Amino acid sequence: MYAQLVDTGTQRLRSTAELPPEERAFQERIDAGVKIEPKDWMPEAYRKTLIRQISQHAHSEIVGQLPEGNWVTRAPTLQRKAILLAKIQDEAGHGLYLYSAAETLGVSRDELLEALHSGKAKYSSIFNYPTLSWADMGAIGWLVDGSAIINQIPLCRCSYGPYARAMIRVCKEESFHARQGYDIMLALCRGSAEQKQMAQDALNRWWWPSLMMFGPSDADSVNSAQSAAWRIKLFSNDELRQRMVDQTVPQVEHLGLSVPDPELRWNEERGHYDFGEIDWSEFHDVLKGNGPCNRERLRTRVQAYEDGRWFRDALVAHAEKSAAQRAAA
Ligand code: FAQ
Repeated sequence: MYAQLVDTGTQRLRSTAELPPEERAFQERIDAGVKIEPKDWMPEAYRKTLIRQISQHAHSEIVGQLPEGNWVTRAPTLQRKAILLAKIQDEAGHGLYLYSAAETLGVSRDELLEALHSGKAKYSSIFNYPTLSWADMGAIGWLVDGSAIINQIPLCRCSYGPYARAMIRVCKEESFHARQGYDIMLALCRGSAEQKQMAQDALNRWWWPSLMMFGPSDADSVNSAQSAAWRIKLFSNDELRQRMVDQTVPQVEHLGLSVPDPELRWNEERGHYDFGEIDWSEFHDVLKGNGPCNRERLRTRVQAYEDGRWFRDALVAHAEKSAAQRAAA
């Protein structure tokens, strides 16, 4: 088994035998499938890698509420509205579990939010696309939450205990989200020709960005070697992306829709679908802050944080007053 050189933060690996004793013992625990807990000794780079990934994940859940939030007031029925609200509320909960998991690594919530609000921290590229029609609520639940599940089921078995445990509940909730999304698509595809066209249009716009969610191709994934050695990543970006395509194409067929990829075809020999090249320039543009909605998303989050300041201040004042009263009693 190989572990990453602590000072690189990227791909340079050395064999377990070359590691100093503390790191070797750490790697052996990981290799034996032992979960690492917050008070256990860990290499600094392991801690930083986890803070990076878990906080990006938390930010994604929080920013990820915005595209769907856009449709709460325009949901077509009371039932659809209640379901959408419940889903968006779940995403807020996921953000909270994940911020809490990150905090166990010695970083504060304020530091994490400051990194998001100043544009330093990343969140998933997918949430920088606009939601133009009701069918986008279907496409997001089905494709975006669907991709999130494929990525997150392995995280339930990752090496860091608090992250792995948080993921169990998150995945259960994501599975409800994916089903509600597919149910919206199904209703539209069984409706009028216009409704079916709306579903196809949403699929056309969300298909490629959903494939991008899994991150750069393995050859360009700078963090993968290290994260795999530490069992933070159990499958590569490309393996999970392939899983998403294989799982989703039959669902597209069941809807009577078509995947917007002329190169998509079943490869008998590989036992997988072949698919076209992702437009990585679009992915990198979105990561640089130039996606269709990057600026709007960040502005909305910062505004929400500022608007909530009085409430946070009131909570602190109340807690201090209660503590003073308890001390005086
Ligand atoms: N967007 O070396 P890798 C959801 C960055 S939750 C933006 O392969 P890594 C639920 C990456 O950070 C969706 N940036 O990186 C929901 C790195 O930059 P850095 C979020 C991306 O970490 C549904 C650089 O590229 N899920 O959808 C993206 O080993 C509906 C090189 O990449 C998670 O966060 C991207 N798509 O692998 C909520 C899951 N991809 O940090 C609301 C946990 C890559 O070095 C509504 N995260 N980058 O500056 C992971 O599994 C991993 O972090 C990956 C990336 C697989 C995303």
